[in-house]
Amino acid sequence: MKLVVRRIALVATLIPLLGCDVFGQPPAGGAKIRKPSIADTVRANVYADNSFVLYINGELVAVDSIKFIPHNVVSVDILPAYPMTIAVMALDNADLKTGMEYANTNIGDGGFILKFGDGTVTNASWKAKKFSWGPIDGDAKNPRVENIPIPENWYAVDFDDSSWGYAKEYTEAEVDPKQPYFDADFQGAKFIWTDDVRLDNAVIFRHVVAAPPDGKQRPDFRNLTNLVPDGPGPGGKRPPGKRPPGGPKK
Ligand SMILES: [Ca+2]
Ligand SMILES: [Ca+2]
Repeated sequence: MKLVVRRIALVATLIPLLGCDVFGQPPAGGAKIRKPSIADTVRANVYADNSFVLYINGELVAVDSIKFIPHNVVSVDILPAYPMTIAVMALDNADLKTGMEYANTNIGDGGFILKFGDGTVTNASWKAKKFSWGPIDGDAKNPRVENIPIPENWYAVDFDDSSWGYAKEYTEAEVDPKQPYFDADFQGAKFIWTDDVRLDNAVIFRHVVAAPPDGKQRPDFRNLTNLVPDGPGPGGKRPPGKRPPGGPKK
């Protein structure tokens, strides 16, 4: 038994010296990794009624470009790295004091859906919590809202969401998405929100994707800034005959 303990201790000592770790991360210095190319990215399709901000692994990657209407799909290229922590703040358009819109004449409703090219989709396994809701009890005659302070690090990888509940799934008919939703690939994804899609106006979702859902192994480029990379991966070159405006590159 003592020998086993000693061996474990030895391995633990050697791991930092060898410059690698047991979790499959790239070595911390001197090791070769190629540059990522656009072929390493996956497309992220996101639709929010009405808007969202999206963080992946603690970094801001997308902001909805239209806060209210028309409803829009945001599509961006992302470079996935696993485990992948996704954090989304989704907002239903609402007056901050009444929870209503269109000059306090309409309660409105929310809805959020996301699909990544690696197969990541929204569903009821996502963590969810509401931070602003109203008009309380649906009382549109005397509308009031309730707010919970949003934690500063809500998007961080190590944020503790263990006390949060889970998202509730809504059907397409319930959310009633508008074009261009039907032109984008959301197959397999579910609309989510917190428990009340009408009254909950500011919600946060969090989800950890442990491994690529499509089973495709991908290099982890997160440590690239600390390494000297080899050449780029496939797909980085300009096609023959394609020149930027203004003539050949100097
Ligand atoms: Ca929007
Ligand atoms: Ca809405």
